[in-house]
Amino acid sequence: MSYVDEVIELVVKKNPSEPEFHQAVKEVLESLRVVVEANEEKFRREALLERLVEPERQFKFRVPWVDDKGQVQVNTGYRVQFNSAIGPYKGGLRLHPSVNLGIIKFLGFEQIFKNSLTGLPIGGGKGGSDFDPKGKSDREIMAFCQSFMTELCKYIGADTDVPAGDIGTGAREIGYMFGQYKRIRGVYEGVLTGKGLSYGGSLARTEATGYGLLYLTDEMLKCNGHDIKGKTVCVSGSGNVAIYATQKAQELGAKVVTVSDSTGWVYDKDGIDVALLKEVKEVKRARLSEYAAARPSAEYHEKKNGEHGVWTVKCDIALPCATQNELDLDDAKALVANGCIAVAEGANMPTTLEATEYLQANKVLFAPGKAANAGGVATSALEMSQNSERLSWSFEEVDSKLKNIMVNIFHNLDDAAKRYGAEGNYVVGANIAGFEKVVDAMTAQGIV
Ligand code: NDP
Ligand code: 2IT
Repeated sequence: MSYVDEVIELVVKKNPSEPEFHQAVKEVLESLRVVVEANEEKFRREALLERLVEPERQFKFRVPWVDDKGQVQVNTGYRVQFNSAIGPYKGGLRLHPSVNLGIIKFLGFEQIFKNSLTGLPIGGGKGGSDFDPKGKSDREIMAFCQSFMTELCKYIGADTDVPAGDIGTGAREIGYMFGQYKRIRGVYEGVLTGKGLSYGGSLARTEATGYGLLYLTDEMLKCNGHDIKGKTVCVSGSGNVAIYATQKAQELGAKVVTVSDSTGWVYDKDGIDVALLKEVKEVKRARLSEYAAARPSAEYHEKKNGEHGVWTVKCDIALPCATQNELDLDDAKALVANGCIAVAEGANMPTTLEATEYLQANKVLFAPGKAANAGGVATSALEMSQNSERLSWSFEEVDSKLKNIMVNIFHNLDDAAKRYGAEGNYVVGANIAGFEKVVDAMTAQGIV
């Protein structure tokens, strides 16, 4: 059996009931096959792949907090410190009822290669909790965040592990967590990114993932003879990534006609009104039905079981920006049948393995999340730089660095794919380009 197949089998055996982690490992290792085969003897002797798929450290902890009725609630907190070969662990905190160890491990594993692709010195980590922020009062959110950080603060620090936002964790939650860290540890340091501008945050971090997604998509289209101008785009999700992806797509001359949340989706034939979307989602924290109620050109569709939502709408470009495995084989077939030319992942692993293969087989340009959504963490690393030098840069300065990083990432993937005879396969390109730097650093640092 090949080394890659042995390690995939080992991961499935050693980590039962973690299907998302298996999926992420399979996707990466399958596309590294050619690199691994070229170095098989050395990699095997050094157990390189076994070390790569085993987190350096993982924490699982109790998070008790008191709700508004005086009832004590108990959630589970996680932080997985996956790989520190190229820098301090870096990655977001997800707050969603679906969170479990396997989900945090898949996200942490992806983060290793994503962070490597940014070209900045950050290792891979991820954390979160099964806490559901929906419907909670501001005081309940603060109580949860303080309790979560009371434990997490033992394991993180500006030079060791720097968490940030992800699903359910935005500026408000980062603020409460930062306050509690400072209070307990007694140090004012850049231990979290995505901070508010008044206490060490970076301009353009809020916009960075969505903007970065469009910078990379634009470059991918250009290099393949297309122009984003005038294209119709379907976006899923309506959170941080989706909102700023929609905004930048429209600035670049495309028309975004859909957004979604966990209860339904909107089709807006005139193009999404970003100001209204921000009002509904960022200010009121309301459902998308409120967007449709305020906008005559929009139709609202309640999410029903088995219904495929936004991917049934005819578009040139699809940008999944909600969550993992939200675009399956049937969705991919519908997109191809409707003439879609490009899919770029704003979310982490939103496309199933079968759907990815189908899209690629049908010549749809496909930008994987670890490259396409790397703008968020790249800008987090720029926030870390600003915190270290105790300065803050202008919006334009950060945004132009972000744009350069995304354009470079695209060319790195493109080059890596070509070097290994897989021209145009950006999944292979991203995994190989991300892996090369991490392996080089791991090898140089010996058996650790
Ligand atoms: P937000 O919490 O701001 O928004 C998440 C959006 O996705 C919401 O519209 C939410 O709907 C929807 N969603 C979440 N879970 C589900 C689900 N299980 N089923 C259907 N819809 C769902 O998160 P972000 O925008 O920050 O994150 C979106 C994706 O982008 C995630 O995969 C995240 O890991 C990834 N990402 C985020 C980065 C960042 O900087 N924030 C950076 C790189 C990647 P509802 O409100 O109804 O739950
Ligand atoms: O998935 C991701 O890259 C993020 N949620 C952002 C992580 C970060 O540290 O900014």
